[in-house]
Formats: sequence, structure tokens, C-alpha cells
Amino acid sequence: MSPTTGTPFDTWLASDPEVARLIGAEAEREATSLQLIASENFTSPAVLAATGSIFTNKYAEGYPGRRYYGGNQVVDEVEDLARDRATALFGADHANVQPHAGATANLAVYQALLEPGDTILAMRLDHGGHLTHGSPASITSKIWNFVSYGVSPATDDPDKPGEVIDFDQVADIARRERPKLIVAGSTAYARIIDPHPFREIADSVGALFLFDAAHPAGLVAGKAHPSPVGVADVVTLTTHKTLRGPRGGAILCNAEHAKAIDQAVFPGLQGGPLEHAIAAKAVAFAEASRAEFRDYAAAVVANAAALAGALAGEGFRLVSGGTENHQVLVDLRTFDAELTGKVAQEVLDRSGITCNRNTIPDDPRSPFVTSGLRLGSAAETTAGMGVEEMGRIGALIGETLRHRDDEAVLSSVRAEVRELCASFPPYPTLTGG
Ligand code: DSN
Repeated sequence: MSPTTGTPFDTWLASDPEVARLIGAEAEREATSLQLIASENFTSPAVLAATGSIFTNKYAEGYPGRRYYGGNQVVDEVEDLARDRATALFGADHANVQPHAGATANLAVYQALLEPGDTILAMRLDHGGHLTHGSPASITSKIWNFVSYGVSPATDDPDKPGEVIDFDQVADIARRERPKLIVAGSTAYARIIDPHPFREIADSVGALFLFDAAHPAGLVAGKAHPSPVGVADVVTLTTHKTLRGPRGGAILCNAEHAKAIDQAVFPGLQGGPLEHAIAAKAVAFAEASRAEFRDYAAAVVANAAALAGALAGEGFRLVSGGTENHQVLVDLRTFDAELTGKVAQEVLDRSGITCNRNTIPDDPRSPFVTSGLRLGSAAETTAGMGVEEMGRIGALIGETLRHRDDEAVLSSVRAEVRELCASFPPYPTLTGG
């Protein structure tokens, strides 16, 4: 049953049975398999409703009170609401809620603060950085000069396993390269990122400091992680990962950079804002300001730790020895030297366990193949799973990968996954589950 069942969407979609069928099929997939991609979540029905609202009809180039088209009285109210809720939630001076994605938000910040050719110091992609942190495949590396820092080497000491951001290295490279901007943040890093050492290093070389909080935004909002707001000059986020809102981005900054950031987003980079997504961002910011969201953020972290513990028990090596956020980064090589991330992802998919392959620090395999898997607890925590279920999921992952050529085992795991998911439907109020 689709999450739109019983809502007006269901009636409206009757005119397009093909798309209606696909929405139903995706709803079925999401409800009957485990969603462990660290950058995904299940939004609330309210976020879904706002995303599907008639704000999608309206052109609104510009900002509240300064639009290029008429008829924006209501849109102005909704965008102001989203901005006010974002600044209140994160304690920021200014919010721009128009970026279509986290990647666009980062591009806008570079454009606002830098000149083409300026040097940016950011995290290495193969150590957990993002494409917009200077990947050769990204436009960012064609416009700006990126230099990168990484994590420390892995050790055999369980008390100091390494693979954490090496601040001595960050400081050394900053002194040598004199970047105009230092970027903190990652897509595959299971530890808390403390903004303060980055601030000190940035100040020591006269650099600006961007904290890309795409992944931990919800953990920051839910007070499970330290806030970079007020420490970094600018903070970018995505609204759809741990923050549990609609797909999109946002930028928070101090008053000094507000005008430049706004101009960089529009007209610098984007045209008309997606006001239906902005309405949904407003809903998500309000939801994340409630007391329950703090419980949620704490549960996300506890669940990731439980999943990490279960996976370690199955014989997997965990990059950095464990987790302090919503992610677990698994090195498959100790479990099975022949097993690649690509094969593991595909086999787990067949068992109903959805995750993504990921490079691990200094991965000998290509980014398309990889030696690692990235898993996340944000979505299934929303569905109501707890540490007990995470233990069961860790065991199911071990069983699947240990017997990956045995169809009977894969079918039996698939059945167990269905049973587990049936007890934790992501949209119980809409599907009657
Ligand atoms: N694709 C996002 C992630 O999975 O982390 C980053 O852009």
C-alpha cells in the first residue's frame, strides 16, 4: 500500500496509473526491506504533504519581499517561516533555505566567499570527503584549487584505532598552502567532528571556515552532536538525511556573510526556488525543534553503536574502531579478503538489506568496486527500531555475506527481514500498518 493511500493524492494519481503503480512499488520496497543508507530517512507524512503541495506551481525568483514576479504574498510567508524556524533551531543569524541540494549549497558558499582559483583545504574523498570537496569529477575542482587532509593511519591498538581526522596534518597543510577556506565535514566518517580545532587552524592562517553538516545536521539539531553554528563562518546542510526533512539543502551563516550567500544562491547559481520543498523544510525544522527529536537523535547514535557492536561480533573490522554518529563504515577485508563492497551491496540487496558500498581510507580497490560498506541507523530508527533490532540486523548481514552463494540462506534472510520490517512500518498512520 502506498503512503498516499487514503489521501487526496491517491485520487489524483488515478489519472496516471503507471506513476501510481511505481509510487506504490517504492512504498512497498521501503516498507518491506531495511533502509540502511546513511544519507536516507523516512520523512513525516506532514513533510510528504508539503512536498506534494501546490507551492510547486509558483515562480518566486528572489527572496521574501524582493521577488521578480507577482503573486508571492503566500510564498513569502512560507519562506520566511522556513528561514525563521531554521535560524531558531540552529541559533544562526541568517538562513538561506533555497539550495536545491547540499552540493548546490557548498557551491554557493564557495562562490560567495572566494574568487576562482583560490585555495580550499577540505577532506580527501577517499578518506570520507564529498564530491564538492574537490573531486576531479566535480565542477568545484575546475574552479577552485583544492588541497586535502585525511585521517590518521589505522593502528592495532583497540584504545587508539586511528582513522580519525589528523589535526596536526590539517594545521601543517594549512600553514604550507595558506587556503582561503577550510572545509570540515564528510560523507563517510563515523566520528564526531569537533568544529573548534578547525576554527583555531583557520584563524591561525587567516582562512574562512565552512562546516558541511550535511550528514550530522539532525544530530546537531537534536543536541546529540556539538553545533558548528557560531564556530564556523558558514554551515551548510542537507535537510533529508538525519534532519529527516525533504530532499534539499540550506545554508546558515553569520550576519556578515548573509548578503553574499543570498546573492550566490540566487541569482548566482539557481533560478526559481522550489517553494514546495521550502514549505516542507519549514515543517521539518519545526519537527526537529521538538523534544521528541532529541530522543530521536540520541536513539540514532545508540542504534549505530549497537549495529557497529553486532558487526564487530560478526568479524567485520570497523573503520576508526566504531561510531559516534549515525554511520558505520565497514572494512570487509578482515571478514573475507575476496569480498568487495560492490558484491556485498548487491548480495545484501537481494536479502532486503539496502546499503551502499563505500571506499575505506587508502582503499586498494576503485571507488566503483571498493572494500567497504557504509551503513546508517537514521531511517530505521525513525521506523521505531532499537538496539535489539540493530543486533539482529548485524547478525543478518553477517549471515548473508558468509553464505552469499547459497540461495536458500538468502531467501531465509529475506523472509526474516520482511518479518522484522512488518513490525516497524515507516508510515503506519497512512497505511494502517
Ligand atoms: N550522496 C550523499 C551521501 O550519500 O552521503 C552525499 O552527497
